Amino acid sequence: MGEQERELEVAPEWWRWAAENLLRGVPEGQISEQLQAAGVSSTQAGELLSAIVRSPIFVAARPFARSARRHEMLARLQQRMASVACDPTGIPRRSGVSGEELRDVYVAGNIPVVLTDVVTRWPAFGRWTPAYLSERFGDVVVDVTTGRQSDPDYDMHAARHTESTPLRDFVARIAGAANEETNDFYMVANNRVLERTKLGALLDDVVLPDGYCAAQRLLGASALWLGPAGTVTPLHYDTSNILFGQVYGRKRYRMIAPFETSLFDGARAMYAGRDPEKDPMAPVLVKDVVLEPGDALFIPVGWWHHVRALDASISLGINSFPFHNDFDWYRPSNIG
Ligand SMILES: O=C(O)CCC(=O)C(=O)O
Repeated sequence: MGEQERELEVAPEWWRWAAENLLRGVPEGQISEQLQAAGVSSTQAGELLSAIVRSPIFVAARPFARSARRHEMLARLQQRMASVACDPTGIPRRSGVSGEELRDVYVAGNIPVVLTDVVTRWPAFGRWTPAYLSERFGDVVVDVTTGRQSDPDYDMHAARHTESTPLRDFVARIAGAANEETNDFYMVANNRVLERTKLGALLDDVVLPDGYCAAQRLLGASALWLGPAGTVTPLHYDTSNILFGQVYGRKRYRMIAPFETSLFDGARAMYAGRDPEKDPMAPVLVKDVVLEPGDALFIPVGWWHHVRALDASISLGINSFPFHNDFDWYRPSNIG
């Protein structure tokens, strides 16, 4: 117990409680009333509050608390305004979005959108199927994640679950699971099969509208996702914007805006500690969208997303844009 606390004979938890409420911006009079209701005399309450506000630690903490309160207020305003939309849980579907509009409206505005006429123009659309990949690249040895169901943190521990297999065998495994849903095996982005193997040639089948991509630089900035129905990528966000092309099968996306800052509570790395398929997320607003084959979803940086494959699926995630697209500082671990 500090000297002042001993002199004032007020329990340390009241000091902490009063300091916390002062930092939250609760008026001193209100705090004093509550202290008195708890049996602290009016003189003691007054002395306690003035000792706290004079303390150098409190003086140092106050501007940080004010700044945090301003940001909380702004986040609350954004939540309130988002809920005013006619369809607050939907994501607009658009066609004919130019590179300029993508950048000015959706990237700069940090707004998700489903583009319905981007993937449909790729030579990949209608061509890429699990059978096609197996026929063309069956001998290629690829890295895939397996044994995912035995580990609650399978995605965070992707490296531990990685094994090499000829693509033909992996596709046969997907075909063998045609009548079930499984999350046990999945070729995920960080297996980097496009850079590491001949599968990079698949990018010849991807042609983006002008202004969408940095000089068509796709290799090294694209990720192939291939798996059966039932794969689940847990709720997380990325530190770059992503254009997610759904080439084959359907995927269900649940998306949550970055201003839902409560998701940082309990987050590990970029994974939220919550599961929108199990937890009641309200009042957090969840956008829920099914990507059909041929849809592309623009996932703005910082948006939380949870992804379930509704069918056997092939997707291509692209994070090459004609502007800076690496926001590695935007990580929960950097808050401290
Ligand atoms: O398709 C998936 O399973 C996950 C995609 C994803 O989370 C991403 O591209 O960031």
